[in-house]
Amino acid sequence: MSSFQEIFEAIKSHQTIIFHRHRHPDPDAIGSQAGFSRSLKLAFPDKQIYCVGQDIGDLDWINTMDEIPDSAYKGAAVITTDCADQPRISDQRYRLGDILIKIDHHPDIDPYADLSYVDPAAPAASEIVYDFLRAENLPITKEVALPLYAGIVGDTGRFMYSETTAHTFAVASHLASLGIDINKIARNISEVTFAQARLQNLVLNYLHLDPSGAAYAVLTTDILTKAKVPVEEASVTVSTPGRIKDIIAWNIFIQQPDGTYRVHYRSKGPAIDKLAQRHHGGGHALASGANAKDQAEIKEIFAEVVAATKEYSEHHVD
Ligand SMILES: [Mn+2]
Repeated sequence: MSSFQEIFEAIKSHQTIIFHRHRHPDPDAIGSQAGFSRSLKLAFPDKQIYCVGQDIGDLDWINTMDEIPDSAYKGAAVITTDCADQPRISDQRYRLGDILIKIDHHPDIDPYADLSYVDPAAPAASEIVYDFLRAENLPITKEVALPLYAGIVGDTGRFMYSETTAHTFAVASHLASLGIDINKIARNISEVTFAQARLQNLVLNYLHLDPSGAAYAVLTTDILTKAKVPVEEASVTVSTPGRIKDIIAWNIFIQQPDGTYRVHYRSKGPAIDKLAQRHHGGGHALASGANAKDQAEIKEIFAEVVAATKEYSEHHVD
């Protein structure tokens, strides 16, 4: 792993810096990219600094993307934030630069970069970016604070998930002191459309609970069409089963226009990232994603989650 200092040397020695993040962005993807780039713009007004990526959806209150030609990559340092593996990087031109740098908090299953700083214990890439900016004495203004705070609130589930530490609160406290509207940010992150709220309730009708504490729901194209929720917004249902006391680990399968399924894995205990890797996916120990081609693979995936949940329950009595 590279040090912050090595990465900062690479940043300083390049005139153009281009930030990439993952597809289907969440607040941490956009926030880590935006917070880092805004701070560098303040520190280095003469450098060309861009944020790229497609399909920002309704996250444009955090940042907007730059459209740049391929020629902009000539001699550039390219930095990916929050991107564990290459297929997930949005805008596949990330290889066109002079050097590739990875800043991430997912397990390092695909060490694709020339320089990388990866800390799977960090709750958000945005927290790592904050630590980087502090360590290298880079500016942290209100404009830098907003995206980083949004990223941390998003990835910690509003400071609920297990990777949240006292340090996370210290970071959040500093960011909150810079004049950002923390209520509005929390609202922006947790608000859903009426149709999405209906779907969050509806998903409970399709939830199958195994005696082990594992659960799953399949949201077919038919269900989504009836609920009037676009497929790319259906992931709003993913955290819903977590509120239920008896559920320890769960899958949400969302059917895609091509008939295959995007698979979400969530867990309160048993690690599920290795299970996701068996199905062309990956992620964090307690939150991962994968793909299933058909009903047979759905069955297989859920059987694996049931086995992991049973195994976990046998060793953890609380
Ligand atoms: Mn993240």
